Amino acid sequence: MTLASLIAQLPDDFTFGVATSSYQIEGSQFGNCGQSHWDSFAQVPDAVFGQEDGGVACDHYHRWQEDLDLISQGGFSAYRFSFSWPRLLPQTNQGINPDGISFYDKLIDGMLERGIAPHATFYHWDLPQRLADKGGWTNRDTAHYFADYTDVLMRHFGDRLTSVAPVNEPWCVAWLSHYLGHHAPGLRDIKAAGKAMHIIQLAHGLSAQVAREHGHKNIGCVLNKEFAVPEDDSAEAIRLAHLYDGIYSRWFEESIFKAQYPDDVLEVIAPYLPEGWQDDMAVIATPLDWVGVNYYTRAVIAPDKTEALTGLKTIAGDLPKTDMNWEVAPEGLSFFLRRLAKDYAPDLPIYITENGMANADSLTDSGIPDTARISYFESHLAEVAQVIEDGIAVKGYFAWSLLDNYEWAFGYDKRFGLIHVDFETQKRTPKNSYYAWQKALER
Ligand code: IFM
Repeated sequence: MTLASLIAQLPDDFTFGVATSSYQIEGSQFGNCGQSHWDSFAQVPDAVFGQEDGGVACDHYHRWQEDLDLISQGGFSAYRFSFSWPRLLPQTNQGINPDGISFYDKLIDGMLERGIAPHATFYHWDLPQRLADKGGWTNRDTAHYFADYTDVLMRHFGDRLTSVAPVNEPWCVAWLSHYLGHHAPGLRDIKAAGKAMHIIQLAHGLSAQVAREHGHKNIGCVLNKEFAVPEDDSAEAIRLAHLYDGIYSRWFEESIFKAQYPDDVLEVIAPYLPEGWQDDMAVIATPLDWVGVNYYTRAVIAPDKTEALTGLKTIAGDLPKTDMNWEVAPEGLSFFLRRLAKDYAPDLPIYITENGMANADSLTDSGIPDTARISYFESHLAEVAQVIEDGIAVKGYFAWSLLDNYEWAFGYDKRFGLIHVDFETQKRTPKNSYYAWQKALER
């Protein structure tokens, strides 16, 4: 099925948008932005491809009008973006940077002028270095500073935001960054990871409470998911795939929607959680208005005796892969949508807040033929259409990403955009996938 025929099946009020994040596109050296822990992490030898950082990124700080025009000309009616904490509070927790306020004022007003609904994330991984120096997400104070930062955001921008979400992908903030060591701060330390797994959830809850105190009525969370499948049908592989799913997904949805952590994961990481964690569970489970799912791929899980903590590893699967070497497994998306609706958030609307693929795109005489990306969107939207037909309240879909951008530890080497960016000249060139969306959204 084509994008157009899939879109035609979806309800008229279904939201189509695109997503980005501050550090990946804005350019952290512009506008008196403070240093983030990604600026520092990028300097660590071998941490990031080519030691590239987000100093310039897509220069969105200066080119935001062109970028908003591209969103609107593509036919999208919603834009999921994030605020940069170090841009707004560069030196201290109280010292607001007027350039940061002015940038987001213009950006949000620019969306509204173009009929684009602003969907904001408060934290998409650019932690101020000044807080990282004090332990970052292993320090409970960071959760409280995050609540104070939320207050700044809500006071200045809250009434213009269609939806808000405190944290993008808490698994990445905690496990990927403190146990697997792939993202800033690059730790491989279960003691740090145990703290971060809880403190990021506390930060989410405290921030959601502040947004609610300001009267916001559309507060959600954005959880990333990987569809864990056992390497074979042995009981051990099945148990380990379930544990992987527990650490990656259930940890976050069970705490947010049921005020508890899953027993199988607690068995592994309870000794490393901060003391008194039980007292925070009611805050973590602050009621929400929607839930967001970021979905890209599956993980094939096998036993690994050398991994002392979890006893598992991910192995290569046999499905077609994207340029990230991620398998294309659209059935995982509907698995999570169904499970959320059945077990965790039966009364809440669900949004796919990110979905897309990296492709080794290049400019040709006849444009940028990213056919694989179009097929990827089609296969995942087909899953969405099916679950909606089965009665599940999926209300919107945001493609990742508007632009090729800074793909974290992969630097600028991986291209997720609907729009190609030449990082030498900053020229934007829409890919065929952009035109496919544009045509399909003319309805
Ligand atoms: O680029 C990231 C984004 O920042 C968070 N979700 C996954 C994307 C692709 O890796």
